[in-house]
Formats: sequence, structure tokens, C-alpha cells
Amino acid sequence: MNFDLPFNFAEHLFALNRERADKLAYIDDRGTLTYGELEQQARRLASALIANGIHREERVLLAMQDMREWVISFLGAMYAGVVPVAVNTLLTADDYAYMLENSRAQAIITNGAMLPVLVEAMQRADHEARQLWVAYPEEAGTLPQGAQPFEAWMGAHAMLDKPARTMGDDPGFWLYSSGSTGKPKGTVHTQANPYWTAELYGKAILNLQERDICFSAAKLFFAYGLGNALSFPLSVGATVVLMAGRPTPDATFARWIEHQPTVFFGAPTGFAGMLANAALPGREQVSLRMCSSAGEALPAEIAQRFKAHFGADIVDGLGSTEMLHIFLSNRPDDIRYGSTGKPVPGYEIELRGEDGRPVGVGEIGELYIKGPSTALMYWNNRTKSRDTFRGEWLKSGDKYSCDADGYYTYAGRSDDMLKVSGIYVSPFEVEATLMQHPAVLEVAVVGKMDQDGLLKPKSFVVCKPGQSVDEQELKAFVKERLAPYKYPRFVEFVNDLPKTATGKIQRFRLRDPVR
Ligand code: 3SK
Repeated sequence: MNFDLPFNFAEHLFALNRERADKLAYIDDRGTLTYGELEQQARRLASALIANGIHREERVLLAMQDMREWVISFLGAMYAGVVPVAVNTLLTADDYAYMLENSRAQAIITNGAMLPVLVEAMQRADHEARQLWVAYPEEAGTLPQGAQPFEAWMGAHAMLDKPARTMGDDPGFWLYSSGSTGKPKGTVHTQANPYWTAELYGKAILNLQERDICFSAAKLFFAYGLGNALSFPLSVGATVVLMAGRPTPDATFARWIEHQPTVFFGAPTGFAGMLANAALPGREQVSLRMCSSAGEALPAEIAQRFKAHFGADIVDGLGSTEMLHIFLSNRPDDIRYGSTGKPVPGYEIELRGEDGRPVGVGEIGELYIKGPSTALMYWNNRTKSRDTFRGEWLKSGDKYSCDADGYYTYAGRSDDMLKVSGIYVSPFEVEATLMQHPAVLEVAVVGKMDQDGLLKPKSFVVCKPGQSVDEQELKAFVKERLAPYKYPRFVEFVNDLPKTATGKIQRFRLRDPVR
């Protein structure tokens, strides 16, 4: 690919697939979309954005559950040079209010089930969104004034005749990345970054093929899901199964049986939950040839049990929102369970000690990555951008060791973040929420391994004198105030918390030892 010439990722995918216009690109909960229909509808949406006064490089908030309209919106916006800001669909109105203000999105594209929380966010935010387009508005009952049904809005426009003349380095889209302190960071990715992840990982490592049917438990708004269910399969002409709801074992099994995916993308918590479920289908009922896992380190035992049952390997890798996808991974033909494998060709990895120098074999160091899919920056956040994007290198925040054979093994985070079911959770945010409960005096949140060797938030709670509260109430209290996946799975009541002489909580004394 010559990136000195204009490059538009949406046009790149459409051109690759013009010869298979009648082939199914997507199957979702309501219907199907061929490659030809995808291009037509995305280019109509591109026209609709422009006709509604949205300009190149302006942002639109894409807050939608996984469905065909998500992909049409994302690629349609990129085709027009407009920047989709794809956001987590599990958040609170306050979170969306922040993202609307931070991104200065000029419009919102959503679906009916998400409308109430977005309307609340719009009421709370000092935002610039002038338009609101809603897929499946019937899910929401009535539309607020000024909102338009997605279908009618897009359908009223002809296809945009040509893509915006973007370059590979132009801003293409944003994803939000969370940190242990502060607000989520708008991570600005280029038009070319998804091209690189598809070439270096989807094709070169996973060897995805046109005949594959891909199904990702991780949703499209995650960097992991975006590669799994959009950039990778559309780069080889494969078919994708999308599901709007939570990837519970039952919902996943139903899709495995009905649509017979050949490649499934999940996270360790999901694999553990499926293996423990009585309805686990038999090997002969499914067509899985391979699975991919990311989000948290995959315990060897889960991968071995899965392989024994289905005969398919789980290929474990490490990626990040900032690098857009996986840069360190096992290979389908070279798997060492319990390790994260080796660097993906095209990426370089260094493990650095406290002095900034590379560490020796077997020693733990901070993981730095260099590669072509690195984000440009965190929007409007120079301090955090400087700390993470260090010239050609990116500081991942993970600790790893590398053995004499070149295999990398996870050794924990360098910040306090917890990776829970593949999603970052800030212990400080959970602590601040628990502290709002009238019976709570002090609290500390740390990670604790569950019986599958997977990390979950655990809170140690000191109650105010003469007061008490039960565990279920505290869990519900957090679920009502934060995105529900952040709630502490374990609660332990204690009389006091371990502290330094200066009164700082010694979280390390509450933590499980790292695997
Ligand atoms: O969590 C991961 O390992 C990951 C993988 C691919 C893309 C993004 C992320 C965060």
C-alpha cells in the first residue's frame, strides 16, 4: 500500500469486496447485509452526513449496540472523512455527557434501546450535537423532538459518488480508553491503522479466509471487537455474526449452533463461563476451527479444557486500545498455554527496567511497543499523551517477562488498573462510589483471583461506628451508579485497613499475589 497517495479505509474495504457484492457480510439479530448493500448504504449515509452539514474531521458519536447499522455508520462516516467516535454501550448518562463534551461531536447516531440514556446525557452536557439519528426507534417508544429515524434519514440520500480524499495519517476514528485516574481518553486513530491490524494480525497470524464466519463476543466499540468483527473479516471477504445483547453462554451457544461460526473471538472470563455451563454444545454441533482470546491473560487450564472439548485451540494475545489490536500473540501453530506468545511481526517489543534499559531473560520489565497501528494521541490531553506515546514507542502499562525461547508471560499492570472480563476498571472510581454510601467509613478496592484464576474487583469495607450494610446492598449501590461491570464481585468487611505511618492505604497488603 502506498500511503503517499490518498487512502480511505472504507473505500479500501469496499473496493476489495466489489467482486463479492452478493455475498453476506453481516448476519445480525434482525437480518442480513450483503457486501453490495453494505457499500451502498454506507455511501448513502456518507451523503446524509454531508447534507446535514457535518464536515470532514468533525466527530459524530456512535453509541449503538452491535448491529448492521453500526458498521454502515462507522464506514459511512469514514468514507465521508467524518470521524466516528465509537463508544461503549454499557456506560452511564454522566459518562456519555463527558464524551459528548470532550469530543465536541456534532451529531449522534444511536439505536432505540440506548436512546433514554443518551437523551439524559444530552440534557446534562454542554454539547454541540445538532442532530440525533436513531435506528429502530420503536424500541424507544417516542422520538424526542428533532430526532430522526436512521432508516428514513439514510434512505433519503443517494450514494456519495467518491470517498473523501483522506490520507493514511488523517484522523479516521476515535475509541475511548480508560485510566486509573481521570476521565476516559479519546484515542485518535488514523485511516490507515485498521489496515495495519488486519494485515499484520488478522491475515498474517490468524490466517482468516473468505470462507470464515467470524463471531466476536467483544463488541464493535472495543478495539478488540472492531478488528474481530469489522476490519479483519471485511479485509478477506468473510461473513460476520453480530449480536446486540450481552454475550451470555446461552446467547453465544445459540449463535454457534444457528450460524456455525468458524472463528470465535472471546475473553477468558467468557470461555470459563461457557465451560462451566450445562448447556455447552457438543463438538459435533459447532464448526469452530479456532478461537482468539484477549482482554486478560488466559489461564492455561481454561484453554486446555476448551481444546479437549471442542478440538479447537484458543490463541491468546495482548493488544491495547492505543495500538488498536494485538501486537503480542501465540500463533495457531505455535501455542504455549499460559504465555502470551511472541511479538507479532511488524511490531517490536522491549521490556524495560526502572533505569529505562532492557531487562534480561526472565526478568520482569515494563512493556513498550513500536508498530504502525499506534494511535496519534489522546485528544486534548497532552500530559497523558506524553506519558504514553513516547516517540516511536508506546508505553503499555503492562509488566511482562520473556524467557530464553522468546515467549512472553504476563506479570501484572504497572498502574492500579484492574482488567475485569477484558475491560479496564479503575479501583479508585469504585472506591469513590462506595464511599458515597452512608454506612461506609473507608474502603479499598483491589483485584482478587476467582476460582478460574481470573481477576475480579474485591472491596474491603470499614463501616462507620454503629452502622452496617450488607454485601448485596453495596454491590447494587455500585451497579446503580457506575457501568454495571465495575461492581465489586467480592466484599469483605474489616475493622480497619492496613496503612503506612502517614495514613496511606497499603493496597499491596490486600492483594492476591500475581500469577
Ligand atoms: O485487551 C486486549 O488485549 C486488546 C486486544 C485487542 C485490542 C484491544 C485490546 C485492549
